[in-house]
Amino acid sequence: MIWNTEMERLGRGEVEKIQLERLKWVVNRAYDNVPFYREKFDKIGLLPSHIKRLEDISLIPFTYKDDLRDNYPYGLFASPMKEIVRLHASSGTTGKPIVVGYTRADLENWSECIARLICMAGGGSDDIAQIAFGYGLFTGGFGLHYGLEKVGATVVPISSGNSEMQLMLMKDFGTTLFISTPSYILYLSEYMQETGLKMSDIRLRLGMFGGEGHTPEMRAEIERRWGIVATENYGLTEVMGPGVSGECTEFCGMHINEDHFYPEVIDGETGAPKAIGEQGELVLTTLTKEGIPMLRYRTKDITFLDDRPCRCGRASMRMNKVLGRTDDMLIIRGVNVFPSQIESVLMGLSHIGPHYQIVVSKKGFMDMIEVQVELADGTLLENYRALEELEKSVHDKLKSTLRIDAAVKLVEPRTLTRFTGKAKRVQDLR
Ligand code: DLL
Repeated sequence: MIWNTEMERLGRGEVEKIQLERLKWVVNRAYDNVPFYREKFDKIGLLPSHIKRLEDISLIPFTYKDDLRDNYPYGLFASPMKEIVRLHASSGTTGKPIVVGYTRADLENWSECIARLICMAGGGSDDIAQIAFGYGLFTGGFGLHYGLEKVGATVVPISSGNSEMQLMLMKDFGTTLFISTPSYILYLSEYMQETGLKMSDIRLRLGMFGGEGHTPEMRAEIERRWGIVATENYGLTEVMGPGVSGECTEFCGMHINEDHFYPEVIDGETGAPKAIGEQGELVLTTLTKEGIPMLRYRTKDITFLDDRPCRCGRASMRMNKVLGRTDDMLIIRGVNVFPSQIESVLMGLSHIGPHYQIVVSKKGFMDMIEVQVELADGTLLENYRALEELEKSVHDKLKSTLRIDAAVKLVEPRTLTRFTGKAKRVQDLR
């Protein structure tokens, strides 16, 4: 089902007309109400009235995560606090979090965007939806919540963690739709084996996963373990939270809510625009946000756009799966490696489980990388020769795909850290 047929099926010309109108609106709003934007415009002699066509967006300077940090907490808000009805925040690894504020209209648009994603994924009013994203400053829990209510699903706002309770409710409440990070649902399948609960005890049919990437191989593993359809969705706190884009059941990229977000893909180094289909860094401009408009926000997420028609009937631009973040990319002895590439290799191999850790260090001037992988079960533990062979085959596969020599360390089942939220798979000790 298409939630908003009018907007989601708009032809390119019609979408672009709406986008241009809204772009002018948001640029004016930012310029008039946010000194940060006004100063940046004034510095280069740019006026909101210079934005006459969509392409003129390239005249606008980029906005970065640090701009949010530097203007902590409310410096980028375009609405008076009286009109802000909700705050969310995202904590970085260091220092102050970034803070975003929503007006009532922003919250309405947010649930509209989520409602579309739910219908795209094949969810709806018949679903019992268990939200295992954290409720709190993180946008995951509350973000999905209102859109699910909007489509009429029965929401189970259990929040993250407490795996025993997750499984108990999944069984007792008859959960049909599960919402979490991909790493958490994977962990939960393992936890389930310990509890003695059987797949036949539960009614789960659909998953909506986001907040972090997962490779097609990881998706296949989740679907195999749970016997569900696993869909993906994407978003980030700075521009809203979840709700930017999501997959339909044709599985050919994530449909962007283009009437709310204007996507560009650029060369991360030069800032030059990339053509549709070319890979680069995703830059998003919010087209309807009142509370905290974001003009050309550098997401650091690497993807490409796709405007080919989708069989689902939606006409919206799609973004491909995120390959990684520009700041996630590891440079190992001069070779660029994304953790997602390592995941792709590992997921396809037998005898090893889906959990892994990547440790990067330096020996003298030399970058060293170690990939720690769990054995799927204990059957090989006593067989030294088989372990050695397995280690070598993982090493060779990594080498042929990534062109780097990674040390492989096989570890006993269930010894690597598990994650209830976003997984942290890389330890960079350099
Ligand atoms: O993770 C918002 C969200 C919550 C999206 C729940 C979907 C579901 P942040 O904590 O600000 O917000 O993190 C945003 O997470 O820039 C990406 O790097 C990454 N990310 C989110 N979804 C995906 C995805 C939320 N489907 C950052 N694939 C983004 C890859 C993703 N990366």
